[in-house]
Amino acid sequence: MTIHDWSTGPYPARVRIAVAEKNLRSRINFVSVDLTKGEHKKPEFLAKNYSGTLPVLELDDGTFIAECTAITEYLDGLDGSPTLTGATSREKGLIHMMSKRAELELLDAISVYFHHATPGLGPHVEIYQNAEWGFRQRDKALRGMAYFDGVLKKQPFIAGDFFSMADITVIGGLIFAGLVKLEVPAEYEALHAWYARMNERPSVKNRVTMSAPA
Ligand code: GTS
Repeated sequence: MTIHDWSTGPYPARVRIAVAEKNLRSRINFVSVDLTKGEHKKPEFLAKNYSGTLPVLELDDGTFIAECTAITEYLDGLDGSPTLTGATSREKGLIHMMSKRAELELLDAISVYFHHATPGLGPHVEIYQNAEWGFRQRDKALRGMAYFDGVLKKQPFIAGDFFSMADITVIGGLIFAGLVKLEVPAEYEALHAWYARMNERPSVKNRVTMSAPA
């Protein structure tokens, strides 16, 4: 399988973490698409993913699967023993809800802030910017941090008692927050403690270097 990828990107990080958690590294070929050159908006890439975003998983039969959650579901189910997206209906429902919430309230909000209220990927890629919208989304992300801090005061992981795709999505959010220098307020102690624990996982720690030649 091939993953069309950008090694340091917060969204590609989500799929890289899933690949490592599922021990699938040896089955994946990473191909870099240069976001700073706008390669993801060129017709050749849009033919792979209409949305013009990374990552994209390309199967050996030529099928393209975009969207981090969809890719994670595919990878998680390959061995018939899903650990990241839930085994029971209850687990699946909770993980899906919390992952979606992490996108809406944190990761995607920071992405909008980055693309609209900062130079983003540069003038040749950011052809329309609305700074006011970007700053609103930054403030939404800060509220999202408060929400997830509250969640983690009550349970060890984002969707309950075990590590899941929902944790990976919040990790993506905090990676993006770090890149845009949006600090997690110190008072969100549970969120800080959880993130320190997450950064000890080899899948998270080694996410950028995992594609380097051996
Ligand atoms: N909903 C998509 C998903 O979950 O896969 C969003 C993907 C996304 O926004 N990816 C970023 C992208 O392609 C990659 S990165 O910024 O994390 O590296 N951004 C480029 C753009 O122009 O939006």
